[in-house]
Amino acid sequence: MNADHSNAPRVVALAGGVGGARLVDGLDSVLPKDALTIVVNTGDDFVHWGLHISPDLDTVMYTLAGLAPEERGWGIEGDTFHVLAEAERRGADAWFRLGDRDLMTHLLRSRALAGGDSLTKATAKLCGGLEVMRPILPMSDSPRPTTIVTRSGDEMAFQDWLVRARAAPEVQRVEHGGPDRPTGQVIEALRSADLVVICPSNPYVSIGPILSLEGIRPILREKPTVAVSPILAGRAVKGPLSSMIAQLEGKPASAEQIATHYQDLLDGFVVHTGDAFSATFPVLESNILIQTREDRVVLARALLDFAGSLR
Ligand code: FO1
Repeated sequence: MNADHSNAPRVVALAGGVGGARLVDGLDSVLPKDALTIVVNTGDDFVHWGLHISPDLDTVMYTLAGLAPEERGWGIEGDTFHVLAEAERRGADAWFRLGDRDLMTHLLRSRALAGGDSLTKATAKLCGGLEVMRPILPMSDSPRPTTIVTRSGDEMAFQDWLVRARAAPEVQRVEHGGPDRPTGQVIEALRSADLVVICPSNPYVSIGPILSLEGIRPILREKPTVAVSPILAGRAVKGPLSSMIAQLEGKPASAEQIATHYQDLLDGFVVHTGDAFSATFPVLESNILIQTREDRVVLARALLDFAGSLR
């Protein structure tokens, strides 16, 4: 797909997992070389089987490599699970479904980190190995683990809550551990961006960790920033978001609630057709259900045209 935005803006997309990766896929299809950088949440990262797992970095990378399953979104399409079956046989943790091809990503990343590479460097090497040309930047090179504090006061590691407990325990609050230091590359990318896109990822546990880092919000306030709603007609397109909104905000899930959460960062907001509301910034109605490649390209184009109209 050639770029049809000759005077394309330099875009920095903030993304988490599957929802964010889908819009990134659309932006990748329509933006010329050097016009798209992706900053990815690492709050979901954890150590499993002794390996450093970065689910959101992998989901974005696999999506841009054309390896991600179109519906499920994470892991590698058609992957096998022989090692996982062996883990089950031996009573080793099998709750987090790592495929055999996916495993190589975790082995290579863990080896690079053990060899002294930063997560940014390790990610660049993995992208090179999969011929992914777009810069995929971890939000930080330091651990910034997301902790879910449940209503009963338990503190749960994110994947334990999301995958092992199937996001059942009610959320009292979301905490971000570790230093709040973004990488220099992330700050540099944001500073030289013409447009920042907040992808349709969970604002609390996918975009929130990025915004929690030192200096990020002040830059977004001075840059044209457009978000795409992860909520459609009061329901999350993917994952536990609608119940999180009810638990964390005590309000029903809505696109408007998402915009309120982002407060003064937004210069524009893209919602699903029918979900528009009056706001202090322009709201564009579009189809935000973007399972197919074509839908992603259409949304990416609509978003870029919308952002162009804001300048
Ligand atoms: N999500 C699940 O619900 N179950 C899994 O077993 C699972 C395994 C998995 C393996 C690799 C990977 O990159 C992602 C994986 N995910 C799984 C998705 C992941 O937990 C979420 O996509 C992100 O953490 C939230 O965006």
